[in-house]
Formats: sequence, structure tokens, C-alpha cells
Amino acid sequence: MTEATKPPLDILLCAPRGFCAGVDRAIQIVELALKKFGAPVYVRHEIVHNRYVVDGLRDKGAVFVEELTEIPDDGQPVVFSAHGVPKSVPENARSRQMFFLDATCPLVSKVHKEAQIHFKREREIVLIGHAGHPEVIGTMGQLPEGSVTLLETVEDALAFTPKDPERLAFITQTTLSIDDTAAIVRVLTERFPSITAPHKEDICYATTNRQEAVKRIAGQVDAMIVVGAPNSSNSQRLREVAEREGCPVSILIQRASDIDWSRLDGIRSVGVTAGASAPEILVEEVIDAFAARYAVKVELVQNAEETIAFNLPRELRLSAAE
Ligand code: 10G
Ligand code: SF4
Repeated sequence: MTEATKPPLDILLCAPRGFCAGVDRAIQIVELALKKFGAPVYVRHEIVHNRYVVDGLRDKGAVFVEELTEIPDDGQPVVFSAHGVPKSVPENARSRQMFFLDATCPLVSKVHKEAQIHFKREREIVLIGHAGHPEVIGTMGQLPEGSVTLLETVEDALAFTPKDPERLAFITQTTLSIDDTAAIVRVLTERFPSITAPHKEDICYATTNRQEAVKRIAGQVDAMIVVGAPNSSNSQRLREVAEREGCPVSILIQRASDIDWSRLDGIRSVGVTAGASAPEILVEEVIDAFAARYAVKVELVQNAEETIAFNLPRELRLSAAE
């Protein structure tokens, strides 16, 4: 196809998109640990839910495991993923005298602390989140088994019976759908008016900004492409948001080679965004793939500015400065 024969296509590029401050910090922790301590650096669970990131770190000497039992006693560091871990994980690491670096996002740790405070104040805790997700496993694992009840849906909130509605609190996963969570919270506050809510939303700034950016353009485009992994909760939510806003085609892809072009037949405009764990290079790859087939005009739609950055663990601050 020559430039002159390519059909026109408007690309609306969402901003903010891609890496959040917690992901950026977590990846830096693995990279700096490799630099300071050499390979192997063990990482418990995918540091963030992105194959490109994981493969890149593996090439540099990171070894990914699901459990500490898979790690030999060789004195090399182990990094806990950004999603957070149950309390038993650092406890086990300490008992084996392992050297660990915790890449849990500070905004996830904040939710862990809220849970602990509620528990201390003898409140019954409900966690709004998705069963089986590592963040949910990590948050529930901050407290003794049975202290936290997981609610996934409005139906769960309607069916829930607390021990004492006067001593109840809720917390949430950080990457949920803003709208679904609001609906669940509405049911809980209607049924249990004394329920204690987080001081400041548990759904984080990055999740909120990325969903709002998608909402802003989803009604204006013929299709939405979300770059992100199928096991990435926040990326899945972005795809859903576009679909619910009425975007005719909303697709989650890991990278450009996943695009099913037959689903994009006849489109004249497309929105592009990326989940919090998807690197910008994969977004560029997607734009290049469109540019190979269409005469593209790219417009940036900036919905919020993000300036937040988190401190690195003490052990790595010096290496970062070098
Ligand atoms: O969206 P989830 O939680 O599945 O994780 P991710 O690795 O795709 O993105 C970064 C978000 C976290 C580390 C969870 S707070
Ligand atoms: Fe932290 Fe939010 Fe990023 Fe999760 S999505 S790592 S909570 S900033």
C-alpha cells in the first residue's frame, strides 16, 4: 500500500496511560538489585503483570518464582512484586534469613495498614476486590484467616450479613472499576450507614486517571485498543470502561502482533491507551502498526497530569544516586 492509497485514521492517544509510579518503582528495584548484587535476583510473582517487562528483566538475570520454596539458600536477594504479599511471606523470608526487597506499591501498603487499624479497633472488615488476584491475597493475608470478607459484586454486598453492623469497615483493591466499586459501596452504605470508609479512596490515582481518560474518548472513536496483559486487573478494567461507554470495539492486546485487523474493518478513528504495567514502547509499536496500514493523524488527549513518584527502599537509594 502506498501512502496515497492508505485510508485515513484518527488516533486519539489517551493520557495518562501506561506506567504508574508503583510500577516504575518496582521495576527500578529489580534493576538496581541486579546492578548492586548481581544475578540472580529472585522475584516472587511477576514484578508487574506484563510479559515484555518480565522477559526483559529475565534477560538481565532476574529469576521469577511463585513461592519462596522455589528459591535456594544462595544469599541472593528476593524481590516481592508490586501487588503486595501476605504477612506470611516476609515472615518466611526472615525465618530463612533471606535478604528481601519489598516492591509492594506504597498505595497498596496503605490499604494493608488500613486493614490492620480496623482490625485493632475490632471492626469487621470487608474487602471489595477480585478473588484470586495477588493484591487481594496479599491484603487478606495481612490479618488472621477469617478476619476479612471478600465482596466481588453488588449481589455479594446485598447478601452479606455482618456480625455487628455498627462495627464494620470496608477497604478495596486499588485497580478496580470506579463505577462498579461505587455501586457496591452504595449498597453497603445504604444497608449499614455506620460503615467506616477509607479516608481517601483506596482505588489509586493511576487507576482513576486512566479510566477517566478512556471515558473521555470512548464515545468518540470507532474502536479502543488497550495495551496490557490479560492477567492485569487495571488493564482489563480499561477495556471494560470503553465497552460500557458504548465504544463498538474494545480490545485488550499485549502487543501490536496481537491485533486482529478483521475486527477493525472500516474504522476511521481509534483510541489507544495502556494499562499501568504496559511500557510505552509497546504503545509506539501499536501506533507504528496502524501507520503501516493507514494514513494516521495522532492527537494526544490529556486528561490529567501525573507527577507522583515513590522513594526507593533504603538499601537501593545509593545505587540509584550513582
Ligand atoms: O492491575 P493489576 O493489579 O493486575 O497489576 P499490574 O501489574 O497489571 O499493574 C500495576 C498494578 C499493581 C502493581 C497493583 S496495585
Ligand atoms: Fe500503585 Fe496504583 Fe500503580 Fe497499583 S496501580 S502500583 S496502587 S500506583
